[in-house]
Amino acid sequence: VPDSIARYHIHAAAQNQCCSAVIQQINAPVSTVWSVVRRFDNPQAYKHFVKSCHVVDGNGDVGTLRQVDVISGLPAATSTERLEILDDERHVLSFSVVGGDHRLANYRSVTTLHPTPAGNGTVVVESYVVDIPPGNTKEETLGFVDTIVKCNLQSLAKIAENKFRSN
Ligand code: A8S
Repeated sequence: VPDSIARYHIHAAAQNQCCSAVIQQINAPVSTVWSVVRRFDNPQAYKHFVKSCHVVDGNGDVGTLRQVDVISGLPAATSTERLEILDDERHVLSFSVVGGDHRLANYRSVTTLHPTPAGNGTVVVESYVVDIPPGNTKEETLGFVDTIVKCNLQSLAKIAENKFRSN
């Protein structure tokens, strides 16, 4: 396992938690993808489940808190999220869910970008750990969260590819 994957994506999950990872290939360079991902204040740029987002504390550095309002139709309304890692050299962003009105207690994710060996591409790895909500199984929880993360990363791919093409 490469160092950067082991370091950021191997999570210790407790008995009542589960973890998984989603990988997305993007036909745009790391610099383009990172310019979208690094904006902790603007997740709605690519996360379609986010209706709006307001920074409630901090200036974009580690510790910044944002409040996200989620679109209707989900078992959630708001989420309060804390920036845990923002590494512009290694292209790593991590946030944790610290509050809100939803079922994903103790959610934490890490997103890392990796240049493809050939060409101008990026491989995105996004892993997460989360509590299994009471009344749900591990499989249900993984299914729900994987779906959201996959949607987010597919949308990220589209946006970064368009951005790269139009530059
Ligand atoms: C992210 C990832 C996830 C976001 C989840 C999994 C969430 O924003 C949505 C629905 C929920 O039930 C939980 O990177 C929560 O944003 C879309 C409100 C946290």
